[in-house]
Amino acid sequence: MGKTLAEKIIDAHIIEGQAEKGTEIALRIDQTLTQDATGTMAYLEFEAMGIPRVKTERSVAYIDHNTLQSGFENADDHRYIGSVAKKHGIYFSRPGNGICHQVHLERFGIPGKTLIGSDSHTPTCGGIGMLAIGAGGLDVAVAMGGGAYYITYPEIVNINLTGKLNDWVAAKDVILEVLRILTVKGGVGKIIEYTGEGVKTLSVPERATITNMGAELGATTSIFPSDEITLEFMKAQGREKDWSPLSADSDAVYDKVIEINLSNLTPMAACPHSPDNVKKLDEIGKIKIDQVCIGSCTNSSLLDMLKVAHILDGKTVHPDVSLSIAPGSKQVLNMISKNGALAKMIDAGARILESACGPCIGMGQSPNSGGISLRTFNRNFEGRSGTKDGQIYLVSPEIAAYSAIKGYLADPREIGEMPEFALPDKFEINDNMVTLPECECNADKVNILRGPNIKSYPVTAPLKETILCKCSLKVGDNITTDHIMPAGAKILPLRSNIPEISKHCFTVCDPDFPSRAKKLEESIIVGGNNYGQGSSREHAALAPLYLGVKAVITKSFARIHKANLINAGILPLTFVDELDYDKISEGDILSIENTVEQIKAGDILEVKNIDGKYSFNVKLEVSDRQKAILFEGGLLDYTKKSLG
Ligand code: MIC
Ligand code: SF4
Repeated sequence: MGKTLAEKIIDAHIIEGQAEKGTEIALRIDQTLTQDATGTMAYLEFEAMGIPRVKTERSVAYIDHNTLQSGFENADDHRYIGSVAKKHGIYFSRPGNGICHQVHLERFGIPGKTLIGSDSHTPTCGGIGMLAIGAGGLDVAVAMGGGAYYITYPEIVNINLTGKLNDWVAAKDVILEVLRILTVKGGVGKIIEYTGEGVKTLSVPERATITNMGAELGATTSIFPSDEITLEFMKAQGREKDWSPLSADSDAVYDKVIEINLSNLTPMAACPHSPDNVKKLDEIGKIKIDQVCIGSCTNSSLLDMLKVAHILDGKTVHPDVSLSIAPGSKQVLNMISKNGALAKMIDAGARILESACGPCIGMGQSPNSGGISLRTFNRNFEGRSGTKDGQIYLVSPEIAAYSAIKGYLADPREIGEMPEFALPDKFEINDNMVTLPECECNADKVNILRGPNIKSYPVTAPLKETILCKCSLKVGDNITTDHIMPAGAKILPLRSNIPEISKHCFTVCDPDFPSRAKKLEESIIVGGNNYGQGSSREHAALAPLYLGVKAVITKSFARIHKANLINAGILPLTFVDELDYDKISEGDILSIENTVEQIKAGDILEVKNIDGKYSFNVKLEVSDRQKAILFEGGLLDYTKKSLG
């Protein structure tokens, strides 16, 4: 039986476990990436492991998220990360060089290699046939130290593409269609693999838009084959030596096949407040808009910028609209500045932002009250823009630029025939904003520069024999990590200070939660389906850990967040009978007795609701390794112990 592409890369990197779907396997990791909002914590964890030099083929530390320096905190973090990188053998992409995923695709990604990154959109590099997976910071720290990365051997879903996109229909519309079909939880435990004749019609940046936003499906990753088009891209980046051809065997067997005919797609938008709330433009109508933001790791490539500049050429942004554009990398910004595309944007009235995440993570450009904002980003969770009642629609750059001129949500097909937008034979290559690490022989001379806002990892303790505490919070379905640990310009500078950032934990749902949980000292959170979807931020587990949360009981978990809870030593439990969710109220006293024995004996644990005077069963679906991590009180303690 032939193999899928994902299976081939997994099998070439598997170092523990069997190629058996649903079981835990360990992967050798070739490359890692971090960004600054998760990076400080990841490097504190790396330092705590006491390993002098990273053991990967390439590790890169990016500064792209916390670039707004409205106090000393972010600048201190940048300096800290830069010094750790220098000392420990990590490439350092300085602020201004661009968004981690865009730059990694351009300069570092290699087909067939494995990459884990402390950011959920790491699968972007699946666009060049890399097995690229988002993970918690601690998992990335372990991988930098030479440790394996553990995943559940995923099901492989094939999306077979046929046909060709019509003029002004974009890669964004492809992934929105996939989200419409599979929903934000349809990818959990799965790898999405793209094949078919339609693949040949998509350039690398278009493929990368699709794999990037595969994160919104909850998928482990998404991947395209590495073919002639990949070779052209790698050549133009001066990296053809890193290219190799990779594809699935013709008789590969997939767990599920979805057919999408690119020729049938039309422009779409994900409506507030979920990336899977997808509708065709004509279903939504010509709604009046207040703001347009173009950029983010999903849609900030040179190709995207060229299309935007073409649409804006000779026009003026509508008087009622604010248009901001953040090109994804220094390479993109430099090229559009030289070829005149940037001048067209400036002429039209666009507000040009630095090459960074910016508005995507609420770092500025929050819309006006109740404002309607079209964004080429990947997430439109409530409040993420920084304006609680902001109405965010996720769209292609083509829709965004055309609507910015019109003043309402407009269909770019009205423009008429689309010219051909080709990628250059040679990208502008200048890696001067990537600082190389100090050679190993001089590493001990490099001082680590710590700012006063950088606090250590929260205190952990081995799993308690009896957990007896109140339910401090009950929430519903699809709780995102933006609910659990909000981001935005005010809170992000606290990423390296868990005691302070914890004061914002779950405040989107309940402003009193942090003080209540702290007062209780120990507590349990109850949630619905797909709890923890969205980002990889381990702060969504570390803040609850700091606030004394011992277990989270839900109907189901998102993949990265579940791993982060385990890494933090918090029990991720699921209801055996979902009806028990309805019976629990906030404030109920719950007890789990003989935890260690119960966990050693199997997957089912008994929980007593002391107030309700009844018992119910929950499931702990983890591997034996993860049980051992939970017994130790988290991955850091477990790793320190196993390193002796
Ligand atoms: C996001 O898009 O939510 C982020 C900010 O990039 C996160 C990482 C973080 O919270 O720092 C992600 O996607 O993992
Ligand atoms: Fe940055 Fe937004 Fe991409 Fe996250 S999704 S890495 S915040 S651009």
